[in-house]
Amino acid sequence: MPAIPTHSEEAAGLKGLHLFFAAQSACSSRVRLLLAEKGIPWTGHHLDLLKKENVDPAYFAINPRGLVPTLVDDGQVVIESADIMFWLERRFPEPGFTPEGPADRAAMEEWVVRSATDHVKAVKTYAYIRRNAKAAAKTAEEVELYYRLQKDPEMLAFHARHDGTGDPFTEQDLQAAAELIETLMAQMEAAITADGWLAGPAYSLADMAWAAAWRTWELAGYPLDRHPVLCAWFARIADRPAWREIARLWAEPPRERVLQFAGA
Ligand SMILES: N[C@@H](CCC(=O)N[C@@H](CS)C(=O)NCC(=O)O)C(=O)O
Repeated sequence: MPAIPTHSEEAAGLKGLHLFFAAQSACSSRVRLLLAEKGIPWTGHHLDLLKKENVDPAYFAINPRGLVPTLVDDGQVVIESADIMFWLERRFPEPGFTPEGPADRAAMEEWVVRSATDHVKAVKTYAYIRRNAKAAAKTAEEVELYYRLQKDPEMLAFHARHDGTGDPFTEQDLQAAAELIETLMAQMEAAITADGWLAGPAYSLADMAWAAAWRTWELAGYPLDRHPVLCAWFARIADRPAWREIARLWAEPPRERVLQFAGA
């Protein structure tokens, strides 16, 4: 997916690699994990989603859906976590996290794309119902600003479910999200190779893409211990130095807005 045109002078003027992210966002974390694994130096622009720092005209000028993450690479804007991962893998091929063979490569691409496209249905819905609903509630002013800025139908429909402007989430929504999570987990278990990775014999973008979703489910209280194969898979990722940095910021979101991340 190519970079999107931007009307943001702020973004167009940025030099080097910049990531607009939230420390506790699964989509941001999969990109941060890849940056950490590649040892690429980058500048982070932290947005506190609970404080609605993303609901801001300046940020919507950079990302038209107001979502994190957004990558800005020498003034080129890339949105959607899957597209950002593919962009970084092409731009900085070493070390590479793309499987060798065409079948494993195709599987990897499908897992990465699904991590971003199933996100709203499986990760976000479950987390909002179980954990975020109160914390993420908007004031009347924030709701008004959000509906002025947001044009994306999927986001409008999603946020109306928890901000009081639409029908609230129901037990059936929670059930549907849990069923999708179970289906995904069954597919992940079936895909995991003897070497313990999702798309072939080596750790790849596919594993990074789903590790962050796993952490979100864990924090939202999803019963994960019914899936020992996946628990072991995640434990291997959590043991990597790159993940420790993700976990550190997730536990203690930064107070500063702009942060420098050194390469390895
Ligand atoms: N498909 C998008 C989803 C991005 C997304 O939903 N990000 C969440 C955090 S994980 C967010 O920005 N939430 C704020 C909101 O919905 O306003 C991607 O993969 O980048």
